[in-house]
Parts: sequence; C-alpha cells; structure tokens
Amino acid sequence: MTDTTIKSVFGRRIWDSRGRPTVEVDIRLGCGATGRAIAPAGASMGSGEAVDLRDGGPTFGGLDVRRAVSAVNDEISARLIGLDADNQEEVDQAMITLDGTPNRNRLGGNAIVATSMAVLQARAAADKVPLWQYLAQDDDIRMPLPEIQIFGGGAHAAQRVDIQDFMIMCPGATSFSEALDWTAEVYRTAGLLMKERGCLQGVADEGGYWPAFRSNEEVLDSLVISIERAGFKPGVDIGLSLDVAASEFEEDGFYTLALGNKRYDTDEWIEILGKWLKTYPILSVEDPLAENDTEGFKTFTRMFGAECQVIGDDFLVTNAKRVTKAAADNALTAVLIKPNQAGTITETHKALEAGKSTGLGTIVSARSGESEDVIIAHLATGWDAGQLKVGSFARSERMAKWNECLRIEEALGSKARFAGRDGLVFAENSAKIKMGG
Ligand code: 2PG
Ligand code: MG
Repeated sequence: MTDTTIKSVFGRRIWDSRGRPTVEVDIRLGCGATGRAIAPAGASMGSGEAVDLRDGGPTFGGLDVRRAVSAVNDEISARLIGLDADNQEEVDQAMITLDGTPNRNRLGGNAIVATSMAVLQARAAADKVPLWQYLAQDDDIRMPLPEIQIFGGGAHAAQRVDIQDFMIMCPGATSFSEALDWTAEVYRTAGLLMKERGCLQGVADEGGYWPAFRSNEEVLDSLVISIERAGFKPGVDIGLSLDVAASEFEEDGFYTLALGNKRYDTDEWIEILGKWLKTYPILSVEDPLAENDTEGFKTFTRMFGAECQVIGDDFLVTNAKRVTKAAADNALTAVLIKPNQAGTITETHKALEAGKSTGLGTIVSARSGESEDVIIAHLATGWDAGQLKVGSFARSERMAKWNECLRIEEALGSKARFAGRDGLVFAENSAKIKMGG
C-alpha cells in the first residue's frame, strides 16, 4: 500500500505575474511523492470570496504575504502532518476549522488554497499519474472549450474601458488545439489592427491588448474585424464572450460607465447589453449585473438566456449553496469555478458538482494574478468542466495553461474529445448553439 500520509508542509514566498508576493506550498507524503501549488490572486473580486492574508504596511503596497507563509509553516503544517492526503475533504476541513473565520482571513485564503492544491498534487503524484488522470479515473472526459481574451479592460486596464474581458470562443473548431490555432491568428491580427490605428500600447494584466479605445462598442467592433481579417466567420466559426464584471462600476443600484460618463439603472443597463447582443455575435456574458443585483440577473437571463450563456462569477464566488440557489432561481446558465474564491479543492469541486447537477455550464477559471502553476488545466479536463478561461494568448503565466492542455490532449490520443459547442450552456436549446455545426 502506498503511504499517502502527509509528512511535511512547507510554505515560501514567491512572486506572481503582476510582480506581487504570493504563497507557494510544497507537500511531501510518506511514500516520497511531492506536490507543489501557488496561490493565484484576483483584482476584481466578489465580496463573498475567501480573502488573502496580506501584511499591510509600507512594503510592496501592503501586499506582502509573510504572515500567510508563516501560517503554512506553523499552524497549518502542525495540523496537517499525519493526515492522509487520500482524504482531501478531511485535510481541507481541518484547515477550514483551524482558520475558524467565514472568509479565511485569519490564516489566509492564499495560505489555505495553495496548501489544499499542493496536497491534491502530491496525492496524484503518489499514483505516478498526471493530475487530470487521477481526477478523471475511468470517467469519460472532454477537452474544454477555451475562452480566450483578446482585449483587456476594467480593473485589469485601469478602467480604460468598462468591460473587463473581451474574449473569443471557437465552438466551430474540431479540437482544442485547432481552437488555439484559430485564436493565435485572431490575437495576431488584432495586434496588427491596433498598430495600424496607432493604438498599440502593450497589454493589460492578462495579456490582452491594452484597450486604447473611445468606447466599449469600439472594442467590440475591433474584435469582429480581427476575426474577419484573420479569415474566420464571426458568429459561425468564432463567437465573442464578455466578462462585464459589472460589480466594478455599479453603486447603489446604478451602473456608471467611465467612458460615456452616464448612469443607468438595471433595466437601462440590460437594454444596452441587449443592443450589444443584437449587434455582435456574443455567445457568452459573465457577470452582466453586479453581484448583489439578483433580480437583474434573473431579468437578463429571462430575456437573453437563450441567446447567450450567462455566467456568474462575483455573483456566485464558487460557492455550492449560491450555485444551487441561483440555478433554482433561473438567474443564470453557467458558473465560473475559481479555487481561490471557494478556498479549498473540496469546496471548489462541490461548487462545480452543484453546477453540473443543476444543468449549469461550468467554466474553470484563472485569476488576473497568476503564475507558472498549471493546476487549472488539470481541473478543467480531469473534472470535465467543458470550458476553461485563462486570460489571453500571451505571457507565459497564461500560455503555460494552454500548453499544458495541449499535452493533455496529446496524452488522451484518439480518446481526446473536444467539448466545443457542447461545452456552452444556454437557457434553452437555442439556434446559436448550433453555430459552426
Ligand atoms: C474574472 C477574473 C479573470 P480577477 O473576473 O473572471 O478575468 O479576474 O481574477 O481579477 O477576478
Ligand atoms: Mg469575472
């Protein structure tokens, strides 16, 4: 019998993709297997998320994580040594109880999620198989439909435009690798377009082009032009996907656009989104309304849920109870799954299962602050999420995940099925979902 007892837990401070401190954890098991994981970090965050423990004070803008690293090396290590990594739920529950707060602010969401992910990695390593394979066991799995950012915005680009992520999806592709090929052409073409217009100003936090535009609509137009110029049919081969991240510009029930300098109530804002849905081939919209605007979510889904996938991110914060409730309310059609929002692997998996069992689409997602850690590529495939959101098609913290998926697709060989358009979940069986077919 393989000895999967946790023998050592070690935390260190390293640096994330924004040059900010973050927590890395190494786990070693009795059999000698090891696992490593790095905590990601968000910029636009839901108020119900597990929170990172940051040191405050003058260094690194108050973002240092020395206390979180100490929590790993002292309290968490003492509690976990001797537990069996085979029982992930017991390990995660031990950390939740030890922390004792509803939002992990004592030991730190960053300390706990990195430890939880590292334990899972070590457990898979004990079986000498890649993580995706350990998670899938004998289940049928699919390569996820990727959602890839072309232009950044919102909190990731100093609010230059209001919408946070302008992305594409390639449900018309026949494989994961073909979807990446198509995206590479669109991303390259978008760069050329920006250069031609004299507005190529580098990239935003997730590698998408910096949005030096005059309006949200101008970004949408540029996205469609880039798809066409790259040789694809918008709305047939490739569709658009938006993360509105509306909590970032909502206050007291009003949505205020920085560029238009205008304020809208929920119904007026939904009307604007509706116009965009009519004008552009949009397949998916994340957080169209603010996290506390449940009625707005319901109205939006009732009006447009059959035309586009409606994803909850800040609204659901990868919380199984919220997912189940929102599904029962018909407030959306899909849920974003981020391990560091939930806090542990066990809670993340429960949120994903809550989504699947209530018929929602599931999208495993990176954060805007990332690293070389590729665990989400394994979770998206091994748990058969159907969709994966990583950021753009540039910068190694993003490409590492896409490239890991290519290796998984290769390892699956002839068994590699692409989720493609089936990964997307609309409110009803809509015509749009047939695009590319
Ligand atoms: C999101 C993510 C990724 P952040 O809102 O979905 O785009 O951003 O990590 O800043 O929350
Ligand atoms: Mg989001």
